[in-house]
Order: sequence, then structure tokens, then C-alpha cells
Amino acid sequence: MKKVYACFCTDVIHEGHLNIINKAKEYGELVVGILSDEAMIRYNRFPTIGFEERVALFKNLEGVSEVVIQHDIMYDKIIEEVKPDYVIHGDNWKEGPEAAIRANVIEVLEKNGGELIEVPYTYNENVKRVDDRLKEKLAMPEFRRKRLRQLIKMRPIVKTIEVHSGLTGLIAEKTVVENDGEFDQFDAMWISSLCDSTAKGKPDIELVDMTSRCRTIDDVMEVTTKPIIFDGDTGGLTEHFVYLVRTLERMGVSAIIIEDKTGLKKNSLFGTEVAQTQDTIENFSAKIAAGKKVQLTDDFMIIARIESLILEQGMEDALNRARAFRDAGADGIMIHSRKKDPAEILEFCDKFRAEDKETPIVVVPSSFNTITEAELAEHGVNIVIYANQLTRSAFPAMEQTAKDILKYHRAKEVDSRLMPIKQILTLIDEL
Ligand code: SPV
Ligand code: MG
Repeated sequence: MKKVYACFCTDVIHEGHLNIINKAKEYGELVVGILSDEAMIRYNRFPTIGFEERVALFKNLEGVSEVVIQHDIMYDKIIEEVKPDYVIHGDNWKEGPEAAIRANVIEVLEKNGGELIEVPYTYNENVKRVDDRLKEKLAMPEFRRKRLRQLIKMRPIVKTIEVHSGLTGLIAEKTVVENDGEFDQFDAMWISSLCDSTAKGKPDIELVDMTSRCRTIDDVMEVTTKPIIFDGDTGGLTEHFVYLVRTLERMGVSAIIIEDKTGLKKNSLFGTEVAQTQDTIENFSAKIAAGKKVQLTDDFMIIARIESLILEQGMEDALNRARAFRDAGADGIMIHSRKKDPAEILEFCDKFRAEDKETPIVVVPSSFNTITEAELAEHGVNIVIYANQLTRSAFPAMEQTAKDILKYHRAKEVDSRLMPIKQILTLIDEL
């Protein structure tokens, strides 16, 4: 009997999968591989059911002789292990990042003397409905909210990108790259106060009110499924903060980060060039504790952001605050710096990790941007936030286009830099 191998990363079996299984039967006995959660989330969507449940879907299915775990996206190890005569797959992986997986399968099969069978991908109303349902489920508050905590456990470092609109949300949601056989996508989204304000042409001084900020969250949530970390500035008055916690939690936001400043907040990247006041440890701890007291789920996270390095108050002050805010109930610590050299951030992380192995650490490497994700992870960082790069890339591109249209008195000269009209028309999925 010949051996056929098929890898699946699905939470629901639909007619497309059954079609592959039936086709496989014509070639021999079918070994099904279930892609691990860790591998799946690097290029696909987050699973909506547990790994064991995904295995169970196929275990008792007629036509499946064995179910194994595929740990890597690429097939080298699994083909070595299963030694199939055939690998079977839908033919919908010839373009985009998945084309690299297909090329890998062909290469590994060539080496091992196997053959690839491609089955026309089943795409009809029923299959689309199943896909849409899974996506919708991931977007629901109870599924989305807890995902940040899940990702912190699953990823060496949770990669978070700034979003401030439906459109930037789509970029965060859909961008997947393949580079030398490694897949990557963003895990989470950051609703930056700087970029949310800038998009409205307003300064980053807590001027854009929470009703408007929540409207931005809603725009993003409408078109995405990934978890959201909300930049809550100072959190405002404690009496107001508790209501905000409830609102965000109900919406399905995963975390709020609040910074230990008081009075008129200015952006941290101004540092000591403008007057900014750090809150006392007592006040800020009380604010954190009040927020933790009112939240209704175990999923929601309140992360305390420490401004001691920004305001040049020293490492000891930063560490003291980290301890105090954690003890007040903070679910994570964000440490910020505006230095180009990451040394002070790494010193903080190393010292904090020496005494606390658990509390998640968040960093925002806007200034210290030479450091890599792997280096940050080595120093115990759990979440990296790219806090403003989408806004900063869009603005100069738009400004140049405006200037060139004025210069040439027509739009022809800018056209080659623009997204084709056809592409923008089909950018947004229709229901
Ligand atoms: C933001 O993105 O709004 C932040 C990060 O708070 S920073 O601008 O670096 O202060
Ligand atoms: Mg901010």
C-alpha cells in the first residue's frame, strides 16, 4: 500500500477537505498531519479550537489511517518522518507566501523520491461561509480579548503594529511575508495615542476624547480579528479610568497600557524638552488597583508604563516603580526610552527579569530601533510594539504626491507610485 500525506490547518472539515481525503484514497492510505498552533499562527489565522480538538476532527474520519503532528511550516522534517509516496494538497498555494511551501514540498519530495498531487481547490458559497464564520468567531469579543494572553505564551515575542483606521487595520491583519523559508505576520495591533491623534490632525495631549478613540477601535475591529492593545495615555482620573476599563473589556480589547504621568501629558519622545510630570507611585498604584478591581474577565490586561527613563529619573526609580505597579496588580510592565542606544532598556529588562521571571515586559523601539526582536526576546521582552511606523511612512508619501500634482498640474507623473485603481477597488473584502 502506498502512503499519502496531507497537512491540514483547519478547525472545521468542509467539502474541500473531504474532496482531498477522497482523492488521497485513490493513491493509497492517508496519513494526516495537523500543523501545530505555533506554526499555524505564523502565516495563517489563529485556531478557534484547541489543538487536541483539531487532531480529533481527523482521528475518526473514514479514509484517514493515522494522524501526526507537523511542527514546522516547511515539510523537510515531516517528510523525513512519514516517508510518504505522495503529498496531496489543494492547488491554491501557487501564489503569495504559500508558494514557498509548495516549492519546499516539491524539492523535498524530489530528494526523497515522492510525488506531489494537487487537487483543484473547492471554492463555493458553502466553503466561503465556513471560512467567514471562523473569521467572524475570531473577531468576537470573547475570542479576541483573551488572545493576547494566549500569544504571550505561544510566541517568543508578540509583534505588534500601530493601527489607527480600518485601512491600517487591514494591513496589520493581512500582511504576511516569507523570507528564506521563514514566515511572519503581526500578532497584535496597537492603537497609538500619537497616531490616532495625528490622523485627526490633533496633538498627542489626551485631547482626542475617549468616545473618539473608541470609535477608532471600532473601525479597526470591524475589519480585523487580531488582538488590540490600547494606548490609554495616563488613564485619566481614576474615577473615569474604571469606566474605560469596563468599556474596553466589553468591546474585546485585550489590554490597556497606561503611563505614570499626570497633568498635561505630552508625547514621551519629547522627553525632558517639555514640562511633564510623573505621577507618584502611590497614586498610580491606586489607579491600577482600581482598574483591576472593576474588570469582569480574567482575560483583560492592565499594563503599567514607566516613564522614569524618559524623564531621567534613573534606573532605580524605574525598577522600584515596576515592583510597585506589579504588586498593585499590573499584568505587565512597559518600559520606555528615547535613547538611540538600547542599553538602558536592556539593563532594565535584565535587572527586572533577574527578580521577576513572569510579569510580561513590553517595549516600543522607536528610538532604539537597531535592536532586533530576537535580541529583545533574549532579554526577557514579551511584546514589541512598532508604535508609529505606518503613519510615518504614509505621511511623506502622501505629501510628495500632493506636491507633484501641484508641480505638474496633472496626476500622470505620480501614477506609477500609486496603487492601481483595480487593486484599491478589490482591497476590501465584500461580505
Ligand atoms: C504612542 O504611540 O502614542 C505612544 C508611544 O505612546 S510613544 O509615542 O513613543 O510615546
Ligand atoms: Mg501614546
